[in-house]
Amino acid sequence: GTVALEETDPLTLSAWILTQQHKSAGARGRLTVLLNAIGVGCKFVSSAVRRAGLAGMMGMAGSSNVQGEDQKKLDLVANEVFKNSLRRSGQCCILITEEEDEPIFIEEPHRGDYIVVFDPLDGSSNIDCGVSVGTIFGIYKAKNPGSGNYSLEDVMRPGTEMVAAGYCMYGSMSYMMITTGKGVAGFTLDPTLGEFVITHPSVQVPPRGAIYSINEGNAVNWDEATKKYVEECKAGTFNNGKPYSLRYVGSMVADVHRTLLYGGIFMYPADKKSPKGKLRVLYECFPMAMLMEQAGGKSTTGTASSLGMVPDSIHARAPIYLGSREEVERIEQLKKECGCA
Ligand code: P6P
Repeated sequence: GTVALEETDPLTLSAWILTQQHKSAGARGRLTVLLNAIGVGCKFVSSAVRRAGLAGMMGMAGSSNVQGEDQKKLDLVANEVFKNSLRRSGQCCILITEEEDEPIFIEEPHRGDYIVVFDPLDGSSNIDCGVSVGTIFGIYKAKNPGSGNYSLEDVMRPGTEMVAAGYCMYGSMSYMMITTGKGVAGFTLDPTLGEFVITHPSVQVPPRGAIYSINEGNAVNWDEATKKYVEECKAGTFNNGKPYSLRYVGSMVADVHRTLLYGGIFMYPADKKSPKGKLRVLYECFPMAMLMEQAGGKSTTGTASSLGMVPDSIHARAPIYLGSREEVERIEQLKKECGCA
């Protein structure tokens, strides 16, 4: 999408969020306040990421997170920015972040009725070499809004109960894709305005796409269904014999963003090395699965809908195959035929 320079009615993220609120009868604007707080966090991180190379913000922070992954300085900055912006919004009761072992319970007077799960800077292992990274988030509404009692029962829920999800990719420009359950809209940050302006009013992922995205370095560990599916991609079995292209950035937000816009399939299977897969259910699989399905695509663990899972811990992992509907349905069919888990 493009925004003409003589545009006189730029639909900003804030204005778009309001249109979504008006579509929800009885909405009191609290999700609107929350989504805007997330937008502010994304603008701040976008600026920090772009200045990182100049501001000595590259490199390691000298600590590691719950995943045992070395934390980058920018990981920690992004995490603090979102925690503060979300707390200040006054709309959250629980925060779950990839960068912290434990849930964060928000106390009065800042407490609200939403749970936000987020990965403040996904793909940050790539950041020192300039590859796109991103923020991923998902939002649940507390089971007993206004009750004042919130617990992990408000978090350990299927992805189908999320009320909103999205990501912001810090790439050649900063792109934000967001859904509140009524389709997917895409925005581009106009740095001269400091506003996300709509560039993709209604994202529809193509039903089939000749691009497959997987870490071929793990091929020896794949199950039979994944091996067979990748062979079909290479043979162009469903593409008149024309082989698919392989595109793998190694940054989930970048690989999913391309899949949303161009079609195809992104895969992070479980394998012998990662028996539960690598990507985390709450703040990677669920938000990306919700976006993909809201855009007409599909997301599966291989044998069940991604969004139907119930995580057994806040940092639980799961296998994921997501993208164009027909591609995902093919891998599901192969999983059934080979009886793979
Ligand atoms: P691999 C980045 O570290 C990340 O969490 C995702 O953004 C990305 O899709 C995946 O891991 C890449 O993992 O094992 O292929 O390097």
